[in-house]
Amino acid sequence: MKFALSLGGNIGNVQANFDLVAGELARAGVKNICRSRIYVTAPVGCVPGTPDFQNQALTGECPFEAEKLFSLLQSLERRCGRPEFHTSQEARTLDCDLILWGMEKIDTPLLTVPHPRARVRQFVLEPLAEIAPDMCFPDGTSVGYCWASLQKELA
Ligand code: PH2
Ligand code: MG
Ligand code: MG
Repeated sequence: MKFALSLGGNIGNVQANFDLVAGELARAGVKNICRSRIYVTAPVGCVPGTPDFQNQALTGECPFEAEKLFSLLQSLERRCGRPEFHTSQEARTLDCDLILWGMEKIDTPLLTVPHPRARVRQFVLEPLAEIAPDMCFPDGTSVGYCWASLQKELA
């Protein structure tokens, strides 16, 4: 299945952590890994004084199911020093969010895909539109279209 991730971080060696994710996904059998450039982005919804983020989109073809990808991503967050229990406002060494899993909807206690806030977040859509403008949300709207719409809203 083709999938899209949004990677983020704002403490420590974020770039090295992004490289670790790409390397470990390849080692696990993910094919055709494609990565956007790294975007430096202002924190959204974080406490005042939170450092800027680095964000990158990554796409690939996954040979195993979404739950296994999710648990691999969680283990990589732990390995990069992110505590198991955290809030969405805290600074982090690595955050790996599964944004799209083909055009499927996943709604389990662990996993909600597409990521519920993906379409309103510039730091998710802009990097993903760079590498995968034709990937689509389950309702058929493309990433490129969503990014163009968000840009109009932000203007
Ligand atoms: N992630 C968040 C909250 N705010 N802001 C930016 N710029 N980049 C992020 O990755 C980010 C955020 C929750 O995961
Ligand atoms: Mg996140
Ligand atoms: Mg996350």
